[in-house]
Amino acid sequence: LTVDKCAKMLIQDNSADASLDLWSRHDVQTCTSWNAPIIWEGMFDPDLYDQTHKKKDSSVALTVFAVGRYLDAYLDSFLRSSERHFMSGLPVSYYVFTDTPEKVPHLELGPNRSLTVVKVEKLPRWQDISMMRMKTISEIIRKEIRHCCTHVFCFDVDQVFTGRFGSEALGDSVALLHSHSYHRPNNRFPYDRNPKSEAHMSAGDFYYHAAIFGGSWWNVKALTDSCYHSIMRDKENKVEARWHDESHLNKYFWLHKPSRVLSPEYCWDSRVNHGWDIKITRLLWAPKQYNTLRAL
Ligand code: 2GW
Ligand code: MN
Repeated sequence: LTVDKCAKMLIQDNSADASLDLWSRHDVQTCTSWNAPIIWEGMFDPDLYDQTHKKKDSSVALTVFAVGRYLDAYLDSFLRSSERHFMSGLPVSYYVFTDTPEKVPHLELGPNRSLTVVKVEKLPRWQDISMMRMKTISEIIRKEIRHCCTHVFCFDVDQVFTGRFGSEALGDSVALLHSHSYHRPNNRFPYDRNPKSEAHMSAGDFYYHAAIFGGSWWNVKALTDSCYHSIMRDKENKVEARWHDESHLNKYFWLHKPSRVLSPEYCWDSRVNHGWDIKITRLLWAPKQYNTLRAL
């Protein structure tokens, strides 16, 4: 029933959504209880989405942080693979944040694609490197992105595109299902459970992965402002949420439901062996060398 309702609601958001076939996948959930589509392979016509977004003049900013050793370890393969697979055919503006701008690789970019390097401080704690992205993203949206792009996607750098990551992923407010949690029962999601934290949750819809979130620049600005303020309130109260910015992101999407949800195809961990519903991997987690990268 909710799938029927979902199909009716969809026509309002984006005309290509009217063609989303929510019945084409019986093995997975294709629609949330608040009628947002969950995007899986086989549900959509890629060309129709591309045409629709070209007509609407959609343009996408991608933000990514490569601070300290993460630059050498991940940035080159992230950007090279993104040139092959991310939003092909649409204008894309990359924003790379790093403490070592001189080390950003020089890549030949496709037409209508540009890259801006922004210098940031290397904060001493990795938890802060991760959390303070919220503030930096909000600032770059206010200063630049809102003048050039309709949409923003924010990415972790420790991943590689391996398949189409296209305009079907664009929406007003976009969240990603975590590849480790999407088969778990709700009460086993790793939400922050400390009532002293702003990120505290006792119930939720899904567990979302902070490695990718996006939406219209307006909505991503609201999201990053809100998460940043919650993070700062936690600091005042001397608490830190269980999974840092990811916990605050989950709280935000619980209170402000995303209009579109990406299946774990959009950020898959190949070490997970229960992915019988994964027909394509669009982005893969890069192998982590925790002992060398986190030994700071
Ligand atoms: C992070 C952890 C330990 C040591 C270093 C860093 C680090 C992160 C760094 O030295 N330099 C840097 O640029 N970063 C950026 O922060 C980079 O873009 C990276 O992808 C991002 C998040 O850190 P990451 O990828 O090591 O964390 P994950 O993969 O465990 O991420 C999840 O949980 C995080 C919070 O703990 C974030 O919410 C992240 O978005 C989640 O995917
Ligand atoms: Mn990561």
